[in-house]
Amino acid sequence: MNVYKALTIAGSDSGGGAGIQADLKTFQELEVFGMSALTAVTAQNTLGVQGVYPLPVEAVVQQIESVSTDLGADAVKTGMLFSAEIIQAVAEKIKQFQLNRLVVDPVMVAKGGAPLLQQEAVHALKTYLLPLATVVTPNIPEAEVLTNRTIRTLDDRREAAKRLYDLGVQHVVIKGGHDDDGEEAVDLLYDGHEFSYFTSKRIETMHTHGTGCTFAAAITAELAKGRTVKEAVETAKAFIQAAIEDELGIGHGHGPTNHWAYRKTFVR
Ligand code: PXL
Repeated sequence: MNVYKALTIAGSDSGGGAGIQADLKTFQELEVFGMSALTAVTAQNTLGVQGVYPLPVEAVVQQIESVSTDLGADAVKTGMLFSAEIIQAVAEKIKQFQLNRLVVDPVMVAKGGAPLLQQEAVHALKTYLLPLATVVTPNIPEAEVLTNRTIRTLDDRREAAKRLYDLGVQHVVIKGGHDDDGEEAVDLLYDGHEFSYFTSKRIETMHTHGTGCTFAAAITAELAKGRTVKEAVETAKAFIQAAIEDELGIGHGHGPTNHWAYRKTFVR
């Protein structure tokens, strides 16, 4: 049996909707064996973030070493990295173990505004991690921080994608979920040559906690199987659309998406 493996380097969301929980559930649904290196523990539910506890850098490094020296990974995803020290150490290990097919989700703040990345770590992210990335998946506010530009129009977004590409990323996906005029959510992919657009119907819901993690995890899983970036983004878009549409409705605030919804679309 050919087993595809993916490693997520990210924070824990006790509420189960985002972070490594979202990543591992998504890997599993897409039939990829999931492994994790925790960077931080958050105490969190659908109402907000009650606590953030970063792990020592050595603990993060050791987890990556343990996985890489035995199991190996066909693709790697990074999520919440929290500090410049963790980012630098993670980048070192990715180089040392020649971990390919790296998806960087530049997580910065939780839905309620709690910081998941220290401000001074943005520079480290751009300098050390983005040049190693196969794909980076910012939403519009994250793309604005990374490029230091305001993004209003689709032209602004294309320009931001070019600037991110110039930092050394191979493929840039700027997600359209935060651009809330129009009936459609349009994600843009730039590969240094051309732009592709992935469009879906916008859904009115407050249950979108962990959408970014889930989308990037689905891309990672598909890359682990050897799919092209374009194919991976297409599957990830269908995966997250199903997960938002088929609402679980749990918790009293911004609820998680439904990680098993995509699988159900294939039930005969
Ligand atoms: O969705 C971004 C994100 C990533 N990682 C962790 C999170 C969140 C959002 O809340 O909690 C651990």
